Amino acid sequence: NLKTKILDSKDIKRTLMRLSHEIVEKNKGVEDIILIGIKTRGVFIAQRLKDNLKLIESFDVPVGELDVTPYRDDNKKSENDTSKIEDNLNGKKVILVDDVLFTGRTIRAAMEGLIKRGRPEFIELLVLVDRGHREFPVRANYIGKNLPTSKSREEVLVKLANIDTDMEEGVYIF
Ligand code: 3GP
Ligand code: 5GP
Ligand code: MG
Repeated sequence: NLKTKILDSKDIKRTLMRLSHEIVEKNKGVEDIILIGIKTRGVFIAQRLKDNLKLIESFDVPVGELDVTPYRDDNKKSENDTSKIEDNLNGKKVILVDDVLFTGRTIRAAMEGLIKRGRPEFIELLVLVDRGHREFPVRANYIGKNLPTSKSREEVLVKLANIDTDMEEGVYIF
């Protein structure tokens, strides 16, 4: 049970600021962008990106919350959808936000949840950590940190000050 700190709180802040600049650069601004965080930690990351984009572009980018559990293909499936997403996504530039990208099944489920809500102009993916081991053809457009991991023997811990009180904010490998 050895925990190694990969990113501390300051590293996470810098990484999210870099990713915010990448979003602005790639989209030539933030018009028509909506950040959609995948519950739970993706939502807090999306909120921080929103705060950064406000500083960079002086523009309020909307943030939505997506619950993917009704759309999962495994035993973590649930019945009710607790998403909070403003009206519909027709013509929007959707940036999906999650903490860790692993097999890609969560993102597959997220896309099913999104297309029910309209036809976005496009969907992009931003993740704080990509730990590899894809089982679906998914890749992220914006990556905080590529973190090679053992598929079964290692786990990435993402601790955010907003919700985690058990450990200092950071990204750890466990
Ligand atoms: P999150 O909802 O805050 O992102 O997948 C459900 C939760 O369990 C996630 O929290 C995720 O961070 C956490 N988790 C930790 N390790 C793993 C893992 O190896 N696989 C999955 N699917 N989730 C993990
Ligand atoms: P995937 O569906 O790509 O296998 O897993 C992605 C989802 O599971 C993410 O929402 C993420 O929160 C969670 N997840 C998968 N592996 C890990 C991990 O090692 N650490 C953490 N913190 N979350 C993980
Ligand atoms: Mg997650």
